[in-house]
Amino acid sequence: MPIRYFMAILAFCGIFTTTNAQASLKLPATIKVDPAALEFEPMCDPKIPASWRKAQVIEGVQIEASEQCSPDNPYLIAAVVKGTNNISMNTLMETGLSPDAVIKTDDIDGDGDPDRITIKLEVIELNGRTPDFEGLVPQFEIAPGITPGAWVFAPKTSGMSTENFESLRANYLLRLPSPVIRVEVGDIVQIVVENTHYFPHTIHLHGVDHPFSHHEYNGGKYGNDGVPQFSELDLMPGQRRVYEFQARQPGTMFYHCHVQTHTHLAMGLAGMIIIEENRPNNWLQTLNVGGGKVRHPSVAVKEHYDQEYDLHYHAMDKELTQIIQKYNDPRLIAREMNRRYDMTDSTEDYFTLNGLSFPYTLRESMIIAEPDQKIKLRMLNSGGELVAIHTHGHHATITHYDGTEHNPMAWITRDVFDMAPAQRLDLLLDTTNDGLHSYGEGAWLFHDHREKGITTDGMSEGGSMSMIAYKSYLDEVGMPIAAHGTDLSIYFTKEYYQRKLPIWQHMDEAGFLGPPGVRSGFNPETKATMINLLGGFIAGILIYLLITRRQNASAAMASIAAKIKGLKGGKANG
Ligand SMILES: [Cu+2]
Repeated sequence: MPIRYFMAILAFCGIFTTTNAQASLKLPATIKVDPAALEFEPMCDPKIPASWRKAQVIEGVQIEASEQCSPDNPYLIAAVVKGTNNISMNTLMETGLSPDAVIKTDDIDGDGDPDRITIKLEVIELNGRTPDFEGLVPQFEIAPGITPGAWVFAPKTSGMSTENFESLRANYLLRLPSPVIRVEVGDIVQIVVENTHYFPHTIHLHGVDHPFSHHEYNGGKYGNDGVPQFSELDLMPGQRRVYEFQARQPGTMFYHCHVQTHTHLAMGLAGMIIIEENRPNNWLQTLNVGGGKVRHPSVAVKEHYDQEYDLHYHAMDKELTQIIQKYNDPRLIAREMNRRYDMTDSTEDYFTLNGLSFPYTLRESMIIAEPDQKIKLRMLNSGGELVAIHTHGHHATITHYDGTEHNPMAWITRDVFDMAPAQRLDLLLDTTNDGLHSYGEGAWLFHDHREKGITTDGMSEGGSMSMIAYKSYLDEVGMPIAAHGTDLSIYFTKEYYQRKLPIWQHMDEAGFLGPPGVRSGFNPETKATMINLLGGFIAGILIYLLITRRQNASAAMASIAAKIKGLKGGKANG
């Protein structure tokens, strides 16, 4: 290599490296996010009266206490235990249910409880787009500021889909997930779907003993299995269909829409359906809308357990959920969702337990335990991937797979519970402190152990994470008490889930881990690097000229120097 090239490159690299090393030493200042600028939500839903937490009797129905800070509406529980046809108008008005939402009649076997059960469901869109204004309606947040578009089966209501004219928040009955349905072996059950949506839907009763064809309708030609290609036609918008069955076997089962199932199920048209064992005077909580604790368990469950919870795990792909937020035209939504959206490229972003993600799971979906209890957990995975639910501090026992009792001699006790899509597990959670079933009292996490299962849109802390919280570890409003007095309030801000809050700022007095200073344009290092590059380039050219044109060097330098800075080229010398 000629010396002139070598020297030019050497000069360029030397200047660049030296000045860039200096620039990289200058770190930006830490700028703290001002806590006063954040919008902290109350940890408990302020619209839910504290009196709902107590054990109470409404319409003669015994309702167990729920220590959650946002417990389920006890009037709703009374209404769905007695039937909306068997309660006072006052109680009905407290529920928001339509008077024909749950009709219970006819004690056919004479054992003291109604055996003909009619449940009316509508199809509701949550967080969808409206042409009338900016924003989503009706709004249902799974976590602060997180509003995936969704569809659910919902009990038939009598009011508006929003709370009132001022609030866009969804009526409390319209929420994820679709409600748990609970009936008894031998009940003649009619699920009436009124398609209040702009797309066709059906209901498939997965695992529930049901006849393939419908005996009472259309000369037995009407299907009952919910599969449009084989058992029936799609239930078109505005149509109504009755699904009828009389189950012979008990178990924790599953129902979901079977129209374009890959998208409709993922959008939320999926729920648990539980067939209870037949017992005398077995008035069941026919719908479980909300946090999962069964506040009026069946006779058979009470024979063996102190408490019961319905735990429905679901996951949603952000890209899919946003389709109904981009378009309001059913033709465009149908094209996007079922022709352009590719399920094989999908990624699940939102992981929910009973329709909510952390921290809202702490409001209503915790398992609240006391020592020496036997707690029945019924779990469903309606997401598209396997989940791995882990119980901190406890080993629980699987008693049923997919609603079928496992041989008690071969029951398996473990601390991670894998559930494939559509699977159900019934667990016995024993809180005896023996070092195996329980390690003692605490506020123990209860979460999907896939790492993404504890994230919301890829960010921790989130996902379907909940707790097994002992009563001694709850504060007066029903929130878990952290051992070090950790402040959970940052999770109750939209800013946290908008990624605006640094993870450890609130603990970091030294400012090592706060957010780096905000800059506009190029950051100082980049700017310095670019100036240095330019300087090095100019210097390289000068050196090149000095070497190659010695004879003209003085003149050239003087000329360039004069042009650039008006300096005299005294130093330039060949
Ligand atoms: Cu559907």
